[in-house]
Amino acid sequence: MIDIKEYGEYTTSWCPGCGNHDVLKALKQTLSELNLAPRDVAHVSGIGQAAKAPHYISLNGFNGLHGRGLPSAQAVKLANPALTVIAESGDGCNYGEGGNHFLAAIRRNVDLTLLAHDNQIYGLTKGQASPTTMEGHVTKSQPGGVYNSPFNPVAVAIGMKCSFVARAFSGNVPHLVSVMKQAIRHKGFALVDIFSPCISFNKVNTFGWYKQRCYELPADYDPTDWHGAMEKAQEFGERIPIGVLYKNPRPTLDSRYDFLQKGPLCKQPVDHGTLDTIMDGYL
Ligand SMILES: Cc1ncc(C[n+]2csc(CCOP(=O)(O)OP(=O)(O)O)c2C)c(N)n1
Ligand code: SF4
Repeated sequence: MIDIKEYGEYTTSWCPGCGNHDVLKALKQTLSELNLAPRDVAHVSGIGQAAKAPHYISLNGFNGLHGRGLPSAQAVKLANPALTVIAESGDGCNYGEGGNHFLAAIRRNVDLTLLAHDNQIYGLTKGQASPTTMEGHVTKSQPGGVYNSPFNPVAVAIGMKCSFVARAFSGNVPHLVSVMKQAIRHKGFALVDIFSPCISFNKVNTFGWYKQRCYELPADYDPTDWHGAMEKAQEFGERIPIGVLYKNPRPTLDSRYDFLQKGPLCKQPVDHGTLDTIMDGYL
């Protein structure tokens, strides 16, 4: 087991009490228990409060544009499959600005884990509604309340037969660690939607709100039953299930590309002649 200190300790710019602190703590514990050395992990994000996570941990880090963490994460994994790749960003980044990339990532099934901090609000830009904000929620930019129906990331992912779909809560770190471990060990695209309260701009979905509602899926729950998983994914109100909702072992993208069977792209020689011809085509 790797000492947790190896992942560093940094001062963050997150508000004290923000759910993101517990997600970071859980990630360090998960990596340590999985015995993953910092040099073997790539940590990729977009833009936002949650997306600052790579700044606060010693791993190979990369910040993409807002909503573009997933394309970068997939490229990293395809170029160097030896790396464990973790994409981490907020609900706005993944389901709003990056919505199409989220759908494409599910379809492609590159072997990586997405940790989506779901605080049901845009935290960094001070509290506008995000795709997961509940209908009727009043914000400064939606003074009449949100009219749109909220996006349900886990139902969409299960509907698309995503390889691995889970939900977790930052207020239950031992459970979050167990879910993160399963997601990272899973071969294929793994979504972990994590309720991570924004204490400054979401006064509706507070820590107490999630704590009162979230319950762990029972031990006899069958995550391979698609219909059962779809039913569980709809449960969002007085009670919200957390845990691994759905698992569907599908071939990963890298296993289907012939040229990747010759070894990692980052180790394959560059044919400069062909590269020049391609580049000339753009000039
Ligand atoms: C294309 C684009 N649109 C909008 C922005 C402005 N912007 C930066 S962060 C952000 C919201 C982030 O919210 P979320 O992804 O939910 O993360 P949180 O801050 O809540 O963790 C927005 C709208 C941007 N940088 N780029
Ligand atoms: S504004 Fe919200 S999301 Fe951002 S650090 Fe503070 S509590 Fe967390």
